[in-house]
Amino acid sequence: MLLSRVTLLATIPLEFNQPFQSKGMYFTYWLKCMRTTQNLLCYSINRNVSTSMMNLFRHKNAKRIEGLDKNLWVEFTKLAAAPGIVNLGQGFPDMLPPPYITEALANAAAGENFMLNQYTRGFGHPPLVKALAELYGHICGRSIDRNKEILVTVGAYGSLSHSIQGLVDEGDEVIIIEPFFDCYVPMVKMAGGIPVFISLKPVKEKVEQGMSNSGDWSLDEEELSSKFNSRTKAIIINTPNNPLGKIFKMEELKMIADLCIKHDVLCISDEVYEWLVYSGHKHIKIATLPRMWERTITIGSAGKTFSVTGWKLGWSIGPAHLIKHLQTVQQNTIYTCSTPIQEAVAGGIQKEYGRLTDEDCYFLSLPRELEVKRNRMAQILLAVGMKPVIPEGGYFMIVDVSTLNVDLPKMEGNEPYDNLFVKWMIKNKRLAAIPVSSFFSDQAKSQFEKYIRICFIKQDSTLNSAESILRNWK
Ligand code: IK2
Repeated sequence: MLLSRVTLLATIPLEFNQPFQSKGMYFTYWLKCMRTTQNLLCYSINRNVSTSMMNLFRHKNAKRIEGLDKNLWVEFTKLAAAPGIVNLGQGFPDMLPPPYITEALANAAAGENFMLNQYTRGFGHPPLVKALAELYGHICGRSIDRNKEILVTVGAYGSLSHSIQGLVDEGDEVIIIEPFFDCYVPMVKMAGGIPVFISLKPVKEKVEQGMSNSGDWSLDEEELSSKFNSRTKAIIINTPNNPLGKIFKMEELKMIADLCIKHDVLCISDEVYEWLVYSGHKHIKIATLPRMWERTITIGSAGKTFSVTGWKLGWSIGPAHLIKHLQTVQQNTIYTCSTPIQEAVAGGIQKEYGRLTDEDCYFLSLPRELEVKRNRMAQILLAVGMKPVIPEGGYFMIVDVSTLNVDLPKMEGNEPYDNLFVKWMIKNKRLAAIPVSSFFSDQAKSQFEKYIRICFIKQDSTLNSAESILRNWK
């Protein structure tokens, strides 16, 4: 509106009351009058357009979010939510969590202790940090200071974001291993950092034969070493990996650790699927390797641990000199997390810690149950001619769909094939998955666009529906 008014005033002739001294002056006056009339007419039409243009100008986004407006989950979750779609897309169980944990939440919220519905300690509810310190102290074989070495956050997302905001500076390089959980890149960019990518590469022959597993994907040592330099601030690792399901082996973690130590680089280790490990594999925390505790932040998620992704609770564990920077970010952003949810998760951690080696321990029973689903899913996919990569951990499986030869017209904006394929599959087959190229950098995307990701933490009835769609593909 302001712009319209300024334009209008600027075009009103100043000499309105002055006598004309020549024909030329009269002509100039006539022209200006015409322009004014035109402006008056256009004024009301342009008013709305100008208003929104002005707002665009005044409310322009901050530079730090430039180009980050597209989001995989926003786009594909919406598509998968249409009625009648069998959803193997976003990573959440469609099964109930362990009953004791939901009961604990109900008790916390409806119980006598009014403080369980009020703000709690900002860096983590005391019973929860106590339980986490005990569990992870036991796993890491060290004493963990519950107040200084743990921060409870809004999901693992919160821990990732606080780690990056608290530690990565303008111009710092952050090494990201591809495929990566998609939020790492925008988070690094928002902090002013520069993502530096290195791909896990599959053993070609095995992938071609269609009998590969996530362990066949590895890092080239020389290439990894070439990514470290004096500007490198951190490396982000994710084990078990989303979407691949790879569990990093001891020698791979040692290779990463040696480079971190040599170049004095931090390690942000995203371990949200730490308990989802299948037969013959072992999850190792890089923080437990010699000289790594002091430079590592280990991230976990209650959502993934207890099958309650909607609770959005996570944690960062690491040395006090690093955690204190994440605490600074937290106290100045969200301040604290939900109290009753923390109370319930504290009870859950305590319970499972007390029975870590029992058959009934949820940390053992869930992967046992999921391994059956993983194997079933792999069999179905193989039977219909797709090539799954069998995951060692986590609850996703990537699948090469190129053998299906679905011919899709190229669309505007050069969308990768897997994006088009998933959209086509949702629309025509009523089955949702996630395109894998979204977990790769722009440079590497095209090499991996024949894969889609399938989530198999689903009840048998959902897997039955998926099976029926796949078996009747033609
Ligand atoms: N880190 C990884 C590796 C994750 O997979 C997730 C959750 N992803 O789930 C969505 C999907 O891939 O379908 C997170 C971090 C975030 O965990 P939280 O939900 O605790 O914030």
